[in-house]
Amino acid sequence: MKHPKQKASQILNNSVIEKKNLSRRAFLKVGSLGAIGFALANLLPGSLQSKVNAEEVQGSKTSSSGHGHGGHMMSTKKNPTVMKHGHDPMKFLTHFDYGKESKLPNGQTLREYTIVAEDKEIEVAPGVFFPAWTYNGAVPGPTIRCTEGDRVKIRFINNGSHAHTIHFHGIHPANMDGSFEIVPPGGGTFTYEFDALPFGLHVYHCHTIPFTKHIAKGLYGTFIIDPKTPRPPAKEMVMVMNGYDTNFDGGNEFYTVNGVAFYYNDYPIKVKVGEKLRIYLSNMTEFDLINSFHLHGDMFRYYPTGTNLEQFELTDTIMQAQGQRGIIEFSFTHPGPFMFHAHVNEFTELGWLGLFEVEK
Ligand SMILES: [Cu+2]
Repeated sequence: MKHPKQKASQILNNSVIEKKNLSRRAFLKVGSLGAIGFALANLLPGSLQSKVNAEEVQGSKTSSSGHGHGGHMMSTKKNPTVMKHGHDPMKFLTHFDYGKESKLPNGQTLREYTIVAEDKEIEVAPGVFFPAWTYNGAVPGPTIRCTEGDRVKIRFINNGSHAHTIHFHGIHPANMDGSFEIVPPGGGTFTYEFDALPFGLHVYHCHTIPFTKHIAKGLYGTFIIDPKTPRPPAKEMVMVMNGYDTNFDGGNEFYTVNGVAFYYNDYPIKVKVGEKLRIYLSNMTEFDLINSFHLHGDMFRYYPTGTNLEQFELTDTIMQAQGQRGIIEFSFTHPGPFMFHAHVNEFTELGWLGLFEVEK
């Protein structure tokens, strides 16, 4: 956010004070910030939410349906929806792309992936659209997964309107770094090929100038390299923290995990007491120096970058700069609804908020 104190907290305070008589016009006047006003509508009781119509959001193209949004704290929705651009955050949460697997003559496992860059209008909150640049049609891009020592081959096709690359974090030759081999728009291709090292949690993203724009537009994803001896079984999830500058002022109006504001608050993630959980968490938020993750009701083990299997911090809150990532492991002691969210509270209010629904 550019001027956080002026923006969210002022709006929220005013909203609370005035909510009894809040008209849609008044809300937007108080907000005067378009998309932010809409994001904050998520924090208001249902009766007020209906008064904030997505059609009046400024700075974002909106749908004509302008349907209301789920409640604050506790969800009222049951069946997870797919966003209008085809992105399904619930499916994305537990989907890992292992590529097309085969064996090389030397016995090494080869995994082949295809990533296509394209310009696409994406739905970042119900009824709010953002003109993104995407890998495989969604933000974040696909979660690429392999095992340490595998040969990975990623065929990149640039069907976008600008030059792009894919820069993978981790170990690889200079000519596979995605920094200097610019792939032209309109169907340009490049194949990245290297041995997957080291095991841990990595990210990938476009590395074309201006970096700020190419990241803010949505060109990033998660790259998991499993250790040769796999981590213990668990319900595994991937979470990418990001933001969207929907009014193009160089600051974010929405914050999310996995691309859609408040999604896992509207559609809580169902888990069980004692079930082993593992989250591959990374931060690709542009414009803000840090993002964070806070879990309610329990503590987790945090393995920074996931490159060491023994050393961890036992905590309930961590922070990450852009490009930082780490593996979170825990299980719930108690049943019930437990929030997880940014501990940068403004980010929470603008969409980075989810719920675990813990059953006995
Ligand atoms: Cu790019």
